[in-house]
Amino acid sequence: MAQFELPDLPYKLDALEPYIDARTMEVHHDKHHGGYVQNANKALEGHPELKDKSAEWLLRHIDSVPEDIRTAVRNQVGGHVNHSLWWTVLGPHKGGEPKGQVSEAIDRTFGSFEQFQNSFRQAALSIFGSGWAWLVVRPDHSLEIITTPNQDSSFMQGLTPVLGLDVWEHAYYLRYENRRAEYIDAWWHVVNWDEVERRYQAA
Ligand code: MN3
Repeated sequence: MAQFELPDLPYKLDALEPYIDARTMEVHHDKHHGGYVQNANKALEGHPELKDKSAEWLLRHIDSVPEDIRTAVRNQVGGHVNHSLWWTVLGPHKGGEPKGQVSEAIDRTFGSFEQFQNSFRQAALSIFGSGWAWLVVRPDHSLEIITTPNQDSSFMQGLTPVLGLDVWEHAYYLRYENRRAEYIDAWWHVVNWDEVERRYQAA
């Protein structure tokens, strides 16, 4: 059995319409995420000693991954982990405001949900080229907004992601073309705060 597998989408391809279109979801999930999974498996093939390691473990211990596959793990396993989170923090009939403990932590850290949204939006807009904006949990359980380039995972910095926004053009270009800000504003309508809360409590 392959070490990593492409997870099924937890909803239909058109479930996030009109905010994220079905064709983008299809190409993004099947081709892009599928490609990361395939390439991750290929990279790990020659390293049976890492066979029982999870994707998260490999990223958290990226410095101890053999040099010949370190870049592939960073990019491909990173892409797999990032997208595995991505599908779950989205959902149909979601959006609105966060709830529970993560909501309290957001208010405490950023002042209000609105201030958090503004900071997160700015972070996502500031990314040059491809990358991600993240809401992460530090080891002391405080929250922070960070960005990473390419498919770098926050796990490589010891930070646990609870919400991520994919700003690679493949995530939005079919519908939004170059209008990243419009995509970001639409994206809030499909954020699954129940999953963000679950991840926050598990972090
Ligand atoms: Mn993507």
